[in-house]
Amino acid sequence: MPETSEAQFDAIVIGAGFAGMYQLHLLRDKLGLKVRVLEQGSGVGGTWYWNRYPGARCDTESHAYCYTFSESLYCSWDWSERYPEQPEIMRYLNFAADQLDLKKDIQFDTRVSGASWDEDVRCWRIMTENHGEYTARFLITAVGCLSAANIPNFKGLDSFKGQWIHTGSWPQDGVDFSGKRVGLIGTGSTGVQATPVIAKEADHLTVFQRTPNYSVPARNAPLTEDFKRSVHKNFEEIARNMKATTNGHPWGVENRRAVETSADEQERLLEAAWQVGGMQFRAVFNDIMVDEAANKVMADFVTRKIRETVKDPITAEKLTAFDHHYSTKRPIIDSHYFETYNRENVSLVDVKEAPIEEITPRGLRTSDGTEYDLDIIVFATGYDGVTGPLTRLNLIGRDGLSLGDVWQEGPKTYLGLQVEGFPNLFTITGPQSPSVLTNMPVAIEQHAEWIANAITHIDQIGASCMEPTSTAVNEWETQVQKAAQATLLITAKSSWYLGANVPGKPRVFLPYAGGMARYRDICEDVVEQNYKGFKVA
Ligand code: NA7
Repeated sequence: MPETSEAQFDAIVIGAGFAGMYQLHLLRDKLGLKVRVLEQGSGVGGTWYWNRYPGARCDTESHAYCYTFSESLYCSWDWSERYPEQPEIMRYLNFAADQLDLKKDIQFDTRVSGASWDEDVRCWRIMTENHGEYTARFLITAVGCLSAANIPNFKGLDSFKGQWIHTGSWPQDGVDFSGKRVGLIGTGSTGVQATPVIAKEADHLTVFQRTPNYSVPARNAPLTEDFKRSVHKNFEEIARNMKATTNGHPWGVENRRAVETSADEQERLLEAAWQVGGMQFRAVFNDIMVDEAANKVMADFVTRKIRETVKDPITAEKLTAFDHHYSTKRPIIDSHYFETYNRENVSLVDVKEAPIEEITPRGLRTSDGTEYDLDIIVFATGYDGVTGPLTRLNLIGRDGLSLGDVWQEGPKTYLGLQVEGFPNLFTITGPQSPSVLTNMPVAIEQHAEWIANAITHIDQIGASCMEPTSTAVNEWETQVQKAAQATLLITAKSSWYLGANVPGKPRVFLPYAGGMARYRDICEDVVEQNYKGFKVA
C-alpha cells in the first residue's frame, strides 16, 4: 500500500476526456467519494486533446456533441458551427471542467503504466510512469475507444530524413506544410478531414489510399442566432430524443424501406438528404444496414456523386473502388474532400495493389518500385480501436491474469462494463457496448451513470467487490455477435470495427450493434433484477 494517505482513493479514473470528467463529477459531487483522475495530457480533452491535426472536426452536430445531464450547463454554452472543430471542442470541455470545478482533482501529465488487483486488501494498485503509485477500491477506465495509435510497422521508418507524424498525437504548435511535399497515408475519417486542409497549404500532397470510403458532404456552416436559441429552448426534447434513438443522435431513422420506394422517389429523397448533408443522410431509409439491395441504392447514389465531382476519371475510379457496403465501415462526412482531387497539387496513389513497402530516407517506396519524394509523412492510419486503449494499460486482475491474455481471442466482457477476474474495474464505453456506433457523449453519460449507481449499490449493501459471472459474460458475447450478424456491418472485412486494420488482431466484431436505446434498456433491466449477472460480494 502507498505510504501516504494522499495516494489512497476511493476511485481512480484514467483519462480526462468527456468520460473521465463526467465520472469524476458523479463520484465526487454526487456520491461524495475521494476521486482522482490521472491524465496523460497536460489538459482536459482526452482524444480531442491529442487530435489537433488540420481539419479535425466532430462528425456529430455540435448541439448533440455535449453533456446533457445538466440543462444549465447545456444552456450556458453556445456552439458556433454545425460541426465543431477541435479547438472549439477543447474550449467547451475546458468550460465544462471549470463550471464543475473538476481540474483540482485531475492530475495532468501522469501516464498510467499499469494496474493490478490486490486481492488481500481488495483494491487496485495503480502505477504511473512519473508520479508514483496509487490505490483505489474502484478503477474506472475513461481512455476512449480511439486513443491507441496504429502506426504500421513500415521498414525503414527510422531512416526518414523528413518529419513524420501520426494524426492522433499532433504537435501542440502545429506543422508547417507550406512549400512542402507531403504524403498522407490513410483515407478514413481523419485522412478525409485533413486532405482538403493540407492541400491548401502544401506544395504538393500525395494521398496514399488502401481502401476508399464513402463520404457525404458535411455542409458545415456557422449556426444562426435563431438556431442557438432554439436548441436551448428545446433542451429537454433534444436530450430525450438522443436517449431514445438507436444511434444516440437527436434524429431518428425514417420509417421507410428503400426496397419499397420507387426509383424516382429514392432519387428525390436522397438528393434532398445529400443537400442537407451530414450523418442524417444514412437515415433516409431504415433497411440499408440489413438489406443488400437497399444498401446498394445508397452506395450507387454516393458513387455517382463522387464520379460527378472528381474530374479525372482514373482518380474517380480509384476513389470509388469500394470493398464494402455503404456505411458498414465508420461512415464519413467531409468538407470538400472529393473536390480536392481536382487541384493541380494533389494526387492519389492506390496502395492496395502495390502496398507501401518501405519508408526511405527521401520518402517512401511502394512494392511496384515507385519511390515518392516527401518532406513530411502524415500517418492518418487510425487506431488499435476499442480494445487497444485497454490492453495497452497493462491491467492485471485476480491471480495475475493479464487483460491482454484474457482478450487474446477478442474482448470478453459483460455489457462492455466489466471483465470477469477484474473486480471493481469499470470500462466506460468498453468493447461490446454501443460506444463507437453511437454519438459518444450519450454512450458515455449512460455508462458513467450506470457505474456511479453500481458503486452506490455496492456500498449500500456493504459489499466490497463486483464482477460479472462467466455465464453472463458468455451470454453477452453471444448477444453481441448476434446483434452484429443481424446487420451488414459484419460483412465489411476491412473494418476496424472488426479489428481488421491491426495486423494480428483477432477478427471479432467489437461494439454492440443492437442500438443504444435497446442497450440502455438491457442495462436498466440488469439493475432491476438486482444486478443480474454480477457477483457483488
Ligand atoms: P481509420 O478509419 O482506421 O482509417 C485509417 C486509414 O489508414 C484507413 O484508410 C486504412 O486503410 C489506412 N491504413 C492503415 N494502415 C495502412 C497501411 N499499412 N498502409 C496503407 N494504409 C493504411 O482511422 P481514422 O483516424 O481515419 O478514423 C478513426 C476514427 O476517428 C473514425 O472512425 C472516427 O470515429 C473518428 P484500410 O481501410 O484499413 O484499408
